[in-house]
Amino acid sequence: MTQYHNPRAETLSRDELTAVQDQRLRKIVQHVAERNEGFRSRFAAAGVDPRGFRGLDDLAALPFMNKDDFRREYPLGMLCADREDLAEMHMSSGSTGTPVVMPYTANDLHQWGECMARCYVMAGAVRGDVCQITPGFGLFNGGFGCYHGAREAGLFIIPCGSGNTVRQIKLARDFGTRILTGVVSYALRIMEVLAEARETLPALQIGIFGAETFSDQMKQRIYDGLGIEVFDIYGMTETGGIGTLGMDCPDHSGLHQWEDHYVIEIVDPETGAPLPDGEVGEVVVTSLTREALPVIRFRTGDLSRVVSRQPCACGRTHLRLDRISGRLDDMLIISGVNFFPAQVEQSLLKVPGVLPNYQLIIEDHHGIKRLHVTVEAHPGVTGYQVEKQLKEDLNFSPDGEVVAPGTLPRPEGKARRVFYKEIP
Ligand code: DLL
Repeated sequence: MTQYHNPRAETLSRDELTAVQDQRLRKIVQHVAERNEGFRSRFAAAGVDPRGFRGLDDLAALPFMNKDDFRREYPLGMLCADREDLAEMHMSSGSTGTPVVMPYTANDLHQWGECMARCYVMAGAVRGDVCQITPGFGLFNGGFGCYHGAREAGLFIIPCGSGNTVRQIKLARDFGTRILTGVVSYALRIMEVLAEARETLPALQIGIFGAETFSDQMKQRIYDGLGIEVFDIYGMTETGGIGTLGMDCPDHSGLHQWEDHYVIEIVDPETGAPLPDGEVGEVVVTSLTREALPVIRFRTGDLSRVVSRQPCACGRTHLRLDRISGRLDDMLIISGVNFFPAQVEQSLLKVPGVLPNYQLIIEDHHGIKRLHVTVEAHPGVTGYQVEKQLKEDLNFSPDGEVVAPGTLPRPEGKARRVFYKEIP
């Protein structure tokens, strides 16, 4: 039987969802315009009058936001709440190092907990389940988001945070962890340490992983390695953190987006024009219910497509996005071919014996770029096999190098897989 954390909200009809979004969108546009001069002036520049704003029909008239807005307004220039109402903040530094800050009121923390609790229950969590949280507790939103949601869902929390994998495994065994949450690459680390110790975790049944592109091959490897059901959870600092946007359900037919809290658009990354369902484009998010810093048409830089707006086999009605296929700023161009690191991962993992630890080194020789792929593999796998598979899938010929298991660094947070090297 399907379980819901919030049965009414998760099964609203399409008409009801549209009505909720329409009403909340009008309200949030007025809220940000009333509370923040920056929003007011950007609306004015785009010719939008918040008092005359009609809701979803006028959505496309609203100006976009992006990460640069957050950076320019660091630390709290975009705040839409009173300072004394702030309760917590999180921050991501991203690849450029300039921080993106997300402040929360108590209501925002409750909203986060609600979205995240829906994810836990959607994965099959029930009250009292042991939930081990492995993303870091700190400025990164991963640890605390898992925590706020697990409190809301009534779970027994083991707040490990990142690292110390041997201790993580000991705690999971001693306390009978049923649900493990983490960054995708950390699931791999746990699998590896378990395999070295020739141990299994029989009580473990549910893995909730995200924060990095997550190919189907990688999901399969984690499923095979840990023998658990694997869920792909989505969210980001700017929308309020892990789980705010949603996750896939046990039907695994796309990531349900919590549409009563967020409006999701897919737009053409070049023109910003909305794309029809099914076409891949940039995910744009408007948060409908956050107080301290709502985002209005935030360009995430993530690529995906709407899989379906029809009710799902699980009973939920919220639209499903395909797994995130990459970030626009991660796109690589080599020998005239555009591709994403996730495609290389997908290709590598097709080769039997190849392990999911790899690095992509872009070698730049006076402007001529070559891709060098280093990947760990069991004995017997050759560089030629790897090169052959990559050539077949990517339509160009990277260099392939196979190294022994355990050679490449083991990240505790998000893995960095792409490196640049100037060749004199
Ligand atoms: O990574 C939130 C999170 C933590 C999600 C733990 C899941 C698990 P940020 O550090 O702000 O927040 O990074 C957000 O990470 O724009 C995507 O590019 C990427 N990302 C997040 N979840 C997924 C996913 C967290 N399930 C950025 N699949 C986003 C692919 C993801 N990419």
